[in-house]
Amino acid sequence: MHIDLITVLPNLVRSPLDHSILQRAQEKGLVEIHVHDLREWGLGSYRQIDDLPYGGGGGMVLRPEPLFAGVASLQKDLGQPYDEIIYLTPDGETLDQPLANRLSLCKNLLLIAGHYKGIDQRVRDALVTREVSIGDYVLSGGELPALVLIDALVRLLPGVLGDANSALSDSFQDGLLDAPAYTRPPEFKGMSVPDVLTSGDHGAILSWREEQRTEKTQRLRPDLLPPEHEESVE
Ligand code: 6GU
Repeated sequence: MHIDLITVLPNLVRSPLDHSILQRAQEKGLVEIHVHDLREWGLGSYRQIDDLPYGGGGGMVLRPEPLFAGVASLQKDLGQPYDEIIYLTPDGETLDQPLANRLSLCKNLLLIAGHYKGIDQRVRDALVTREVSIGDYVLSGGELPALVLIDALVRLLPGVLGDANSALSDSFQDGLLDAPAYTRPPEFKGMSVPDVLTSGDHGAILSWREEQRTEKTQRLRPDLLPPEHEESVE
């Protein structure tokens, strides 16, 4: 997968991309992530990228010219159309696991992280193919959401996670939360690991985990369960 990210704060996003799973995925050549400073395409000697909103109101709006120039330049370097040009915005479709799964099948993505009061609407109308939000709350920019989206996609790419089953057994991946996890020691501050997990009985462990997942989902996120699992409310 090839991901380009346009941002006004390139240094804000670099460190998370250089650690842990995202770092390893890039080192293994499973994903290429390129961070681009919007100012590279800024206007004039001050490399202007934003301006006051027409009609007044607070905040600054990212001007269309740098974004149009940036997208055109990256598109040209890529040599083929992007599968999606995604603008991160609280107005967008809320990211969930099915959307992450679908986007993880893309070969080339361009992400635009807005800032200030957002970007000129003409960029959204003419260039953006999809708008994504990471939840119903407001953040100060699209950088953290872009990182969230990248992490959610990259961990799904074949070969990124060590254990091939790991991504499939995640909470949400099949609509249920994950089972509780335990490691050593078997007894800690009077709390013990459930016997079944140390029994060596793989069948029993599997059914225990399934039970735990259903029980936990019922208790914490009943909205995730299909109708036949819902408690009767008569
Ligand atoms: Cl994508 N951007 C901003 N600024 N705030 C958000 C968001 C995105 N998703 C949730 N809140």
